[in-house]
Amino acid sequence: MPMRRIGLLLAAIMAVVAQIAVTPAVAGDSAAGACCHGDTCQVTSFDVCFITGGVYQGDGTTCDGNPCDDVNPLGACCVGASCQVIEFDLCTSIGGDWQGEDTDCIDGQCQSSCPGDVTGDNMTNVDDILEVINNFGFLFDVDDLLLVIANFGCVV
Ligand SMILES: [Ca+2]
Repeated sequence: MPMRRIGLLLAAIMAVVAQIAVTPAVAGDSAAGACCHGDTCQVTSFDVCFITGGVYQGDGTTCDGNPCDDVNPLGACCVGASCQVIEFDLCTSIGGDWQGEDTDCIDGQCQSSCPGDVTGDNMTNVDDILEVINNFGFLFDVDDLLLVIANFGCVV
């Protein structure tokens, strides 16, 4: 008798484990919070905020009291010859040359002696490829990678 109970108990446990194992994870399952785009605040999920380039303030935060007033300003940032509109803190943390709040990227604004020199050291080499790959899809795209490859070996 006890063996039969143990067998039934094990069967019940296995059924529960199997049910848990086949329960799919819910995609995009994150709580909502305030998302800042410059001074503009909107409550979104983290995923939506990240994808749209916003600054997520945390789960459960709201736009009450305008929490976006205190975030880093957006502006043009030169990293070598590449220009992206990003936050001030991010620009300085990656060694970029901040162009000012609310500035836009203008062709030729960011100069380097070597095209493709995204690290700003006047050389286009493997460090530039690694920098582009490290920030691919965020600061750089395939055009930046092709520019580095086309000018690989440039030294001033
Ligand atoms: Ca370089």
